[in-house]
Amino acid sequence: MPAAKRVLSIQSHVVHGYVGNRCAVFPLQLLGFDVDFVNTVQFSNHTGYPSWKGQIMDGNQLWEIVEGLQTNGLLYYDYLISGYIGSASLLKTIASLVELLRKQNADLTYICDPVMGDHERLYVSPDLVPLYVENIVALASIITPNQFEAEKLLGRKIRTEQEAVAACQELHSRGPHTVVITSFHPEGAEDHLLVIASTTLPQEEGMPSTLRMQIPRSKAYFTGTGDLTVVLLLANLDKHTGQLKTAVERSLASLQGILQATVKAAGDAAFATVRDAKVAKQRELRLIENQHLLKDAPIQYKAVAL
Ligand code: ATP
Ligand code: PLP
Ligand code: PXL
Repeated sequence: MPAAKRVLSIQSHVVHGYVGNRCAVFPLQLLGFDVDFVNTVQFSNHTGYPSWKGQIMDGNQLWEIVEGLQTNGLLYYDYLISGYIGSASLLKTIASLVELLRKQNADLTYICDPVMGDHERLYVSPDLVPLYVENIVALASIITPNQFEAEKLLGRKIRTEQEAVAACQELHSRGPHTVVITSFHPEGAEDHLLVIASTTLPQEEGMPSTLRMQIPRSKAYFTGTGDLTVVLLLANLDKHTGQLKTAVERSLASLQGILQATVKAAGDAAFATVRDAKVAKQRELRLIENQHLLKDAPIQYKAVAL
């Protein structure tokens, strides 16, 4: 057996439920990665519940951990993932960490999910936005913004599919070789969403470098889907080098399979507009029961070259 690839995942931890590292560690381990993880928060549950309790890590605390790893020569990673980051001090520390990790492994792939908000709403502190724009994007190998986050990174609205493709090109010019806009809502489209993906890496003959995938929009509510999308992309891009199309199709097949199984298990709670704790718990992603879908799920939606 070849040695497993090593991932460092810097994300939230919740004791109950599935967001952040709880959506990342188990799927990546199941898919054969050796995962080290730092918990940027430890909360009782995710913030979609009516209340939560717990602790938040700051940049100095992260650096202390990094120094401990460094002293013991443990800073060799193939992949770094960053997801929801609660403070500017932590995000600055991650920028320094990327530089340190690249000294150990110049080929480190940094997958950055620039979590800032969704649907016109910023849910992080506004001082994170210029840090992502000016420092982090340039360091990232792969970036996975949603539409709102891509707009924040570029400082302009993205209205059409053509503008989304242009946005990917502009993001490439700032650093990342691969850009996936994980949910794009073209104006007027109520019943579906698009995933737009683009890479500057060489592709196998006949395989597109830019593509779109159309996915029916469920009326159900989920949490953690963005986080799960990122790790599925990591695993599939790693496995299907030179085949962005295959990697995106297989990632979305697993994700949609998990979402459909979650809706089935959650029943009416999947669609409820009340946000009490009982409903939030019912809607948690059913990752454990459906783990076979993380490895391999039937492809329901195909990507189309752009
Ligand atoms: P992030 O904030 O982490 O960058 P994001 O906002 O794009 O990510 P989501 O909006 O949760 O995250 O979307 C990620 C993926 O989850 C989408 O590509 C889609 O496949 C799936 N998804 C999320 N919500 C729905 C839904 N209501 N119906 C169908 N698919 C969904
Ligand atoms: N709301 C808050 C407060 C969050 O922190 C997040 C993610 O970080 C979300 C919503 C959405 O998470 P996702 O897009 O992964 O479902
Ligand atoms: O990305 C989802 C997420 C991450 N971390 C925490 C959260 C959520 C979503 O609610 O509450 C702490």
